[in-house]
Amino acid sequence: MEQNDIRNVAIIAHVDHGKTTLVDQLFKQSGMFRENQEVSERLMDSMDLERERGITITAKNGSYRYGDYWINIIDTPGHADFGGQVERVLRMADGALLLVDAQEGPMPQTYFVLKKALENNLRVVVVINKIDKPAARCDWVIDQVFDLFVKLDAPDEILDFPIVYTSAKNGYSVMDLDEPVVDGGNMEHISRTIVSHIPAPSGDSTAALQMQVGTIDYSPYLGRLGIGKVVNGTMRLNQPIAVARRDGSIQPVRISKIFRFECDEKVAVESAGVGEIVAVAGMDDVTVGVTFTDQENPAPLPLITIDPPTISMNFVPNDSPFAGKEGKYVTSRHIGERLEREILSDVALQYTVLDDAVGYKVSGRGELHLSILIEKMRREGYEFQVTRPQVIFREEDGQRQEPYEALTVDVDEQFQGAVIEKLGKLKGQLLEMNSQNGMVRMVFSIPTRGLLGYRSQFMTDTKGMGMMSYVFDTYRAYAGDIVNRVNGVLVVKEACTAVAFALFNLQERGKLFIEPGEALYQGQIIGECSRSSDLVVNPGKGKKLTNMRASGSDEAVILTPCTRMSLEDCIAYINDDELVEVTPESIRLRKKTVGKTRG
Ligand SMILES: Nc1nc2c(ncn2[C@@H]2O[C@H](COP(=O)(O)OP(=O)(O)OP(=O)(O)O)[C@@H](O)[C@H]2O)c(=O)[nH]1
Ligand SMILES: [Mg+2]
Repeated sequence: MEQNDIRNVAIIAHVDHGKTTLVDQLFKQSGMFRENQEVSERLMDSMDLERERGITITAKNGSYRYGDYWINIIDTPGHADFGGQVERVLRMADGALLLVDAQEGPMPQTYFVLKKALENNLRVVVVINKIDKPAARCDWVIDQVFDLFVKLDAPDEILDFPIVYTSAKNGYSVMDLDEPVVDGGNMEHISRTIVSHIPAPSGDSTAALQMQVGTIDYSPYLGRLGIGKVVNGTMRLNQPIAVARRDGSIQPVRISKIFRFECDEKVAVESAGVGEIVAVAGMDDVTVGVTFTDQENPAPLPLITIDPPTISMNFVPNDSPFAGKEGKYVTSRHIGERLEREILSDVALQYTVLDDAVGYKVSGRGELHLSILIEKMRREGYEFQVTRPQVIFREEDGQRQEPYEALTVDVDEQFQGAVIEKLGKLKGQLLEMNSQNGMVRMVFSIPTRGLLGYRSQFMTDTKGMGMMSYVFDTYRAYAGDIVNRVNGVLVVKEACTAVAFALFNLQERGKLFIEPGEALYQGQIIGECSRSSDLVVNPGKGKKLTNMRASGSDEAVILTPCTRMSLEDCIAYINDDELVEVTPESIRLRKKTVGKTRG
């Protein structure tokens, strides 16, 4: 592969602005798929959890041919919690496509990813996507994007960014909104602009080898693969080289396989030259950030630094009365080993052993970041309990500081009052507000603490129609006490099986999370109390049997459908004296002190 014919491009944007869909189209139109080949939608979202949720969780590499050029694409996640992924893959790129939704305009994560791209001195192509939306407002969006570049002090040559308008979903692009779309159109403008605007990788093919790992992939046959760009020199199969680890040590390794990407697939090659992005096998414990380099003249690349975690949770072994019944891996050692494996590929995650209890304190970039890990572990057979997320405080000049988020909400005008009031109570500060066609966009600065568990409240307050997103902004002075949950909970008095009749009566006391027939233990939480204090209840208490009543009449009771909370909801819901019990089969809420509950 000729160095000059390579382009390495990261696709960056706010969540859902259409990155993965755009990659689909670029691949499809490259002609690299076989005719009749079934290609699934959002091909790069290959993890189960990504497909289920419709979001990208980990950054991924792919590549397509455009004329004589090879365009290496890095698809990145847009959710703020996975911002660490974006930060570390930008090293592989020589330029970025900044996607912006033609209706929504720049959102919090647009700002974050653009900032990171500029810090990496990347050339940027702005892509206004979803121009097919009836509510698209491209001129406004471009003004906003321009302001964003200015706010971030972009140098002149970067301010002069090219703009391509696309409908990734429909597979067409135009350079000018008046340009007609002929025969359904195509994505040609994207590829052409990448080639003309983004530089070929620089680097010296005769220099000592340098390739830094930015992502880890896993192959069932080969084990862990390190993915990165060859910055200098040439990577050859079985050539004795060295690896410079994050701790500064340098050891010999031998690369047993080299893969280049073709669309979303890996193709084995003998060698890789400057600028190529490849996946390599041969080092079982390869981690993000290591540099493969020359044995004689080792030249490690500078470490990748990324923003620190802002939130932590404790992962502790399950000690509920149901412990060990559903999980395969249940001990503290199992949990520890799994966490150790995770941090090898996710550098935004950290963990430490708890000093006052058995278990680990796990820190990450947000509730979703941690809950995705919990969900992955649960599916692999792990059983454990987690505590309420805590923000990570900091001391600076004797002042206690906490993380703040930049929050953007879009709501119908009629809900604006309710949202401002709630966010005010959570110490949110309204910074900007503008309305257009009955919709209001408001920007707040708010302690991360205030947002824990707020999303479901927001959905209720806006009748499910509001949009909110936030991204870590900065550490500032502690904002004072915040009460996240005002309601108490319904706590089980003694072990029992839930009975419809009892639940029917309990419905008056609050909102139930369980159904009849579920086995329950003392101290388990089965619902939200309509008042602010907890209530100890007996959901197993059936109707007094009289000989007049046939058994089975219990089922005749009609219950309001219970509220089933997702793992994220549960995590966002609990208080400090409560836990979420997670097993491959169940997610339960409980009081920490099972067995000490008073009736
Ligand atoms: N109307 C319209 N919808 C689009 C377009 N491009 C993408 N979408 C839709 O937008 C949604 C999100 O698309 P994705 O490609 O998953 O967005 P993403 O940026 O990869 O999202 P994350 O990776 O989770 O940040 C999907 O429902 C797409 O079908 C477009 O051009 N027009
Ligand atoms: Mg995506």
